[in-house]
Amino acid sequence: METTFSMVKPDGVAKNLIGEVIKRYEAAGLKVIGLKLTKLTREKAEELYSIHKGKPFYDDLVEFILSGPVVPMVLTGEYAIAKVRDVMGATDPKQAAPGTIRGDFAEEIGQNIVHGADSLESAKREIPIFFSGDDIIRARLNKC
Ligand code: DAT
Ligand code: MG
Repeated sequence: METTFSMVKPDGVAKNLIGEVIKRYEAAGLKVIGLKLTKLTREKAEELYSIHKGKPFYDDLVEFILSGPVVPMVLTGEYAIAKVRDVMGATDPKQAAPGTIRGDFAEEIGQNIVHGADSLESAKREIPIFFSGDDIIRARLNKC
């Protein structure tokens, strides 16, 4: 069993895709154990994307994630990290296969509907940015 992090980005929320994203994760056998609708602070946005600091797209990425509400979530299941990445599709929607969230609903790389942790290390770093006060999630993460 793995625990991972995903988030519907502002474009996904604006396009009424919150339910669609969750439906696809659940259909893939994943269980939602943490979920909320929230708006990031600049501080948290910069923390989430700290690994991209200095890249040419970093400023746009931070502005975009601050442009509206987001839906962060914690998911568990077998191979949860890889499953989330598979359900999301490739980073660039132009490369994303049909049947993936990004392949079906996104048009450009800067607005690609969902975020998903790329490793257990990333999940462990990203989840507390959003769910630090949740004891159940914290206990689950400590077991990973
Ligand atoms: P992913 O979201 O698939 O994990 P990533 O971690 O490499 O991809 O990048 C984080 C986000 O940054 C990505 O979802 C969209 C944006 N991004 C990545 N590469 C980009 C690029 N070349 N131009 C514009 N935005 C980019
Ligand atoms: Mg990433």
